[in-house]
Amino acid sequence: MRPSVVAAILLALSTVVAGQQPRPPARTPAPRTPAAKPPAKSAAPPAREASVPFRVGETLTYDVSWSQFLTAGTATSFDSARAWTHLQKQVAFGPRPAGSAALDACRKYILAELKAAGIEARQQVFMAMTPLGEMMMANIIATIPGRRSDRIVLTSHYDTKRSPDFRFVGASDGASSTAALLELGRVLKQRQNELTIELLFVDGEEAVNWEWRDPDNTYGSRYYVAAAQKANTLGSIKAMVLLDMIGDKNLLVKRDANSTPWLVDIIWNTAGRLGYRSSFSMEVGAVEDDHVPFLRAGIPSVDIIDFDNYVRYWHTAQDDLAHVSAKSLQIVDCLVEARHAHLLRPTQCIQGLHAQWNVVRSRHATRT
Ligand code: 1BN
Ligand code: ZN
Repeated sequence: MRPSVVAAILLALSTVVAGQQPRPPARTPAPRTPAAKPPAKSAAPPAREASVPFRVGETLTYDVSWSQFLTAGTATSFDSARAWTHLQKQVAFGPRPAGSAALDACRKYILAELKAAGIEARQQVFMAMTPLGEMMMANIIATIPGRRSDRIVLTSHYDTKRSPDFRFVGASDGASSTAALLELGRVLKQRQNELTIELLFVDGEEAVNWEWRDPDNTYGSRYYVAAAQKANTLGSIKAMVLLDMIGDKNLLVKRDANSTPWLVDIIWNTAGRLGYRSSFSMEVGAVEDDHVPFLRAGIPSVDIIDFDNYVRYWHTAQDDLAHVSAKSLQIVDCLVEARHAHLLRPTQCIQGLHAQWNVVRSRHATRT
């Protein structure tokens, strides 16, 4: 099992928000894998601190460990076998387009699994105007409270593409990211997180018509953002990470040109450092997906999507169990966990963050 850095990450994120020193872990830190440095002796920040000026492309090196922030050596880790079970169960419901009985069953499954993990969840039911008329849809919003109410939203769509001509079960496109998110939730719930984590399972990502043509897509994410805007709660979302189509046996995720550049940079840098470069390509693609409504609302967002290798199975009957793997889910989990640490904004979070940084800031970098 792989020790997680989630607690460390969220602890450090508090520095971003409040500019204060991170607190030391409650218990003895676990060793970091696989490229861990030994834990520093104390949680004292390095000498070079918050007032350090940064420039675009500047590289900073912090020669200390971040493992000191880990909660405990026994922390629950992501279990790809559990995630795989979630994936299989969803596929077993059959095609799950918005408004279908199968999606309703899938929704109940997600809610039951969240409950079993001790995670509070609510349904956000809404009526969507689609090319087929008004359709009832429901997002699932699960909350893992942190020390702070500021939150990171981790998102997956759980509906599958409506397909009149063949049986589409969305093993990767729908089930894989939802499975990973459920398992991530179980792991994160076991930890004391600094920031609140929101697991957002959105309905109606897929177009009701065969073609992806606005506004016939991303119904759930658009509704979520509009509702948050109305409730004036958007400001507490510090970042949104979207997972989509992450089950491919030969996972290959390109950098998405629509995503927030600094967020993409730090995730891809993390992937490289962790040895996942073969799955996280430095090539660039551009995808429209559930991150777009968040981006439009000014929230730093990134889409981690394999729209490259898997595109041959995309929206085909071959998006099935034969073409996905548990291993791919595990790889993305490690990356997602690592990326939390890197969400720290360098100018604000330098205190107490002990890692090697390659800071590439862009005009999109800062959201205050
Ligand atoms: C992702 C999975 N998408 C649909 N199912 C969004 C998308 C639409 C990605 C068009 C690429 C092209
Ligand atoms: Zn799709």
